[in-house]
Amino acid sequence: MNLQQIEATKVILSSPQKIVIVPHKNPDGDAMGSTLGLYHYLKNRGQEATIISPNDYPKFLKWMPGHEHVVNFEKDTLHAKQLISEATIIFTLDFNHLGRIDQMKPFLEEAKATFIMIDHHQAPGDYADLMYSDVSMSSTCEMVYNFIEFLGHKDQINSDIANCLYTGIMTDTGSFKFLSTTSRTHRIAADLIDKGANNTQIHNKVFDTNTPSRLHLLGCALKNMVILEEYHTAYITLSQEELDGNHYKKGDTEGFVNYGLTLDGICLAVIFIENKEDGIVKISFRSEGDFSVNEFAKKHFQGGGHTNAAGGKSDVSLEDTAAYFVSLLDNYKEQLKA
Ligand SMILES: [Mn+2]
Repeated sequence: MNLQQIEATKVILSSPQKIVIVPHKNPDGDAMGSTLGLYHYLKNRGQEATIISPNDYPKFLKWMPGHEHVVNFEKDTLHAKQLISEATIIFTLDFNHLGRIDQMKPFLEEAKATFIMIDHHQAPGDYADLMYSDVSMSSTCEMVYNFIEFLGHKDQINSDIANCLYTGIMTDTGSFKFLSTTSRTHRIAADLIDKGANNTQIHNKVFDTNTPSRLHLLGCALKNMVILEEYHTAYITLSQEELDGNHYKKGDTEGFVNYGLTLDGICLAVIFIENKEDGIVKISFRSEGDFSVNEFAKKHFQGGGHTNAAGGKSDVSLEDTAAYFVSLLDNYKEQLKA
């Protein structure tokens, strides 16, 4: 954010506003952490603020301070629509294209509010009036910390804000191991601990809440893993039948894709998850090093994201999707070197 944008933001936030904060659909730890962190900050500043999530979010995030006040657009549509139409400011966090909020998109397009984007994905859209976009950032939570600092209020980060922001930094950096993790990321995390983030408890609440059915599903996923040594690639498929057979619940497959990368010599890991209801195969990509899964997902699977973590989808069957994926790899043989 440049000085001019910071000054403009300060001016807007110096008077009372009706604020709506929006994370992307299927919000993850960073999306919920950043929206809730910003929410607490704005509320403490005396602003009227509400988070509207496009849909529900996983249970392992439903302990974060303030989560009970999040409005679920899918469940509480009328109320959400009213809040959006009355909003004077709409913050969009952890995404940069209105397509990422799916069924909420038309209502945001119609809204008269001033839009402020805070996000770390590539190629931002142009819908926002004020934009804090930086692909070098580990997480949107790290950016919300910076944002509060830009506004001169770092001293107002309390334990609620600290716990929310720490959560998103931790999840989006794969517990501080991804390339985007910098010394500043660690300094911010340290400061958040000083300000009341309970790092051990956060780790437990996010990662140590497995259900037996989730572990059984993980077992199934690992058994299905195909390793293509030639291409330094490992991929997993999960069919609808396998999901149903293991009592799949939203969020259960979170993190499964990362197991491929734990193999020595593997630099591309992929998971294909069948979704019969939506008639698609949902895909997650992870890479180590220079191979850009963002480019790959954009080019071949209607998706995108970051260099080392991206998503996509396919409209053909699970088997055909996996076969198509494998057929592409020879073109990337040179780049796929661990
Ligand atoms: Mn993020």
